Amino acid sequence: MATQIQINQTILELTQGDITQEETDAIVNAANSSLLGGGGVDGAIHRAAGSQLLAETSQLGGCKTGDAKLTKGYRLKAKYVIHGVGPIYRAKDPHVSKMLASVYQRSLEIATAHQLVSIAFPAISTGIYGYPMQEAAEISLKTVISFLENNTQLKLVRFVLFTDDALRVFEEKLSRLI
Ligand code: AR6
Repeated sequence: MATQIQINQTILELTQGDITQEETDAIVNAANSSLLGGGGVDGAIHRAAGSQLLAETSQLGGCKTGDAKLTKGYRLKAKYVIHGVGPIYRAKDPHVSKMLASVYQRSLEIATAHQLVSIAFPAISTGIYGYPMQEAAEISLKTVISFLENNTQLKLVRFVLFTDDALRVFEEKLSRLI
């Protein structure tokens, strides 16, 4: 069961699943700064999109931590992939939370600049990059909510959490933030 809330004209939804199956205009990848692929959701997205995705990302000159870049989706159902580079977690370093917020902000700005109406996010940095799910959920949700309070073009922002546990953490955080 998905959780939904409405913020201005936009539905913010939390669901459990595999983001490579999403039919939103764009899915966001939890990439690294080389943009040349990797494990986790990055590996799954590259496998599902096919080798043309790597051909495009390898032309982009990488991407800074906290920033994002858009490519086509190739064999994915989503038309575009927004490759966001989250921070590697370090406890008690305020820079990492700024960088995590920035990836969500930049991804939403890029989606808006390309007139997209729907976008799906994974829980960036919470796998191989080690960000605790509780902390990441709070930063991610706060950033998306504050963006949607000021921008109305997007119709749907969906978090696709890989596990039931991750979904529960996001649901609990969201209920405290609204
Ligand atoms: N759909 C949705 N979420 C997923 C999927 C999926 N198919 N697969 C994993 N997750 P991670 P990071 C969740 O490690 O921490 C790569 O090597 C996973 O459970 O994919 O940002 C990159 O190239 C976790 O909650 O990304 C980078 O080097 C979340 O996605 C590095 O990993 C993010 O886990 C990035 O690490």
